[in-house]
Amino acid sequence: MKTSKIKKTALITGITGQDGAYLSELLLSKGYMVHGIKRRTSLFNTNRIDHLYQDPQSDNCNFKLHFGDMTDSMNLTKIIQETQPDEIYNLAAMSHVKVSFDIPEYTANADGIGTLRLLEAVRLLGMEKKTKIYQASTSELYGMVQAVPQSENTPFYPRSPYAVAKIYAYWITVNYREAYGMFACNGILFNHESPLRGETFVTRKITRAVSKIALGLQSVLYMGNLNARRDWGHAKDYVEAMYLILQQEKPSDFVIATGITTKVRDFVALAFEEVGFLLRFEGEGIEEVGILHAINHEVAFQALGDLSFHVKEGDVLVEIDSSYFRPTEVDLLIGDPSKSNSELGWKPKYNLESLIKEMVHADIALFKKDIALIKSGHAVLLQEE
Ligand code: NDP
Ligand code: GDR
Repeated sequence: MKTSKIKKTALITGITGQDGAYLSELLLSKGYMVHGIKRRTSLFNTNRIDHLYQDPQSDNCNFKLHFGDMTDSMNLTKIIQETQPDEIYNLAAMSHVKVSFDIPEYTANADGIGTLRLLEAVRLLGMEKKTKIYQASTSELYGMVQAVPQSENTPFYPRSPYAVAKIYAYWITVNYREAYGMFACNGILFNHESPLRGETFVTRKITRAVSKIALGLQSVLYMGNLNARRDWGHAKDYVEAMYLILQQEKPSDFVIATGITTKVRDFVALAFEEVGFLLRFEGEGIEEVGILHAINHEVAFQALGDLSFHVKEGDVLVEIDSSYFRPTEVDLLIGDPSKSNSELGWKPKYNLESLIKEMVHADIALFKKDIALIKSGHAVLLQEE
């Protein structure tokens, strides 16, 4: 007898973000019906997921977007009731740590209370036994170093309004699991990046700047704290873990990390190396600069083609701008992924080198297109933040 598989339905908040895009691709490839919540904006904000668009009138449509906002409980309740999801992935957040110092109240509302709104909507709709919930928790919860590597048992000490909002979301997720028996889980994800990463996060800011400097579109990269250390992985690997967390027999919380930490300054140097530029850092504190020490012409030619180089040895390519420092910093993150390795069977496929390679080459391709548009008078050169 033929058994027909019942299609699962997922609802993704934050579907227009980096992780939302990769997770949508993953769930669609597994045959899910995917619903996503996007904010109303004055210009389109769906460029990361435009390739997934399907005609909503079509009978086979398995990807639908709904207008919504984490600050509006009525709207969230209505969408959950209409879509009847088996799984909710709560990825929506004001996710920039530095910006959270400028808009702390909004961050608490969207990132902290927003999670409560989702959990409570599921409960009030009587869907607490049907709907599993994934909460996008973060290594920022660890904040001030208590112990390393950081595991599911390491105490939290948040260091930003973002992390404080996310700690509320973490504990309210645990509380709804314990109080109402909901399948609600935290993925405590360490930093993960990709060519789809927002332009103001440090890795993407670096790979964009490296590409622009190499192509003669920018002269200097202005940086904040070069000494912070992060455990960087690839978003494509990390969305696999989100999915696996909701497929377990019992709900639980998991650290997702590579277990390797790298200084921001080393990420900068590795990204420049990808285009054949070898840097030397000199000076101290905010006087420190990154100087072009040598060019590996063969690598540079491979990366950039026959475009003439706009830099020479001795040029200052990196400078410090103290406005990028944070009032309180998280100095060291290094995750212990033992639990996710053994219980989820999760292992990342990318390493730092392959991540940087993919990001730098994607940005070079992007800016080569821009150069063509600028030359033909169809675009102007915008200065980076
Ligand atoms: P992004 O910043 O790329 O995406 C955030 C998403 O949330 C966007 O779709 C954004 O919409 C949406 N959003 C923001 N505010 C609201 C709101 N009030 N209502 C509805 N939607 C909103 O983040 P990532 O994809 O990198 O991260 C996904 C989640 O994982 C976030 O919660 C983040 O805090 C968390 N996280 C991320 C890590 C990382 O390294 N990337 C590590 C650990 C946790 P719009 O496109 O309109 O701005
Ligand atoms: P983070 O990521 O704060 O870890 O939060 P980000 O890339 O913004 O910063 C990483 C580290 O780099 C230092 N830094 C700079 N950062 C930025 N953005 N711009 C700079 O010019 C710069 N110079 C140095 C920072 O001080 C910091 O130490 C990210 C977000 O995705 C969160 O949503 C997520 O929860 C965590 O990762 C895990």
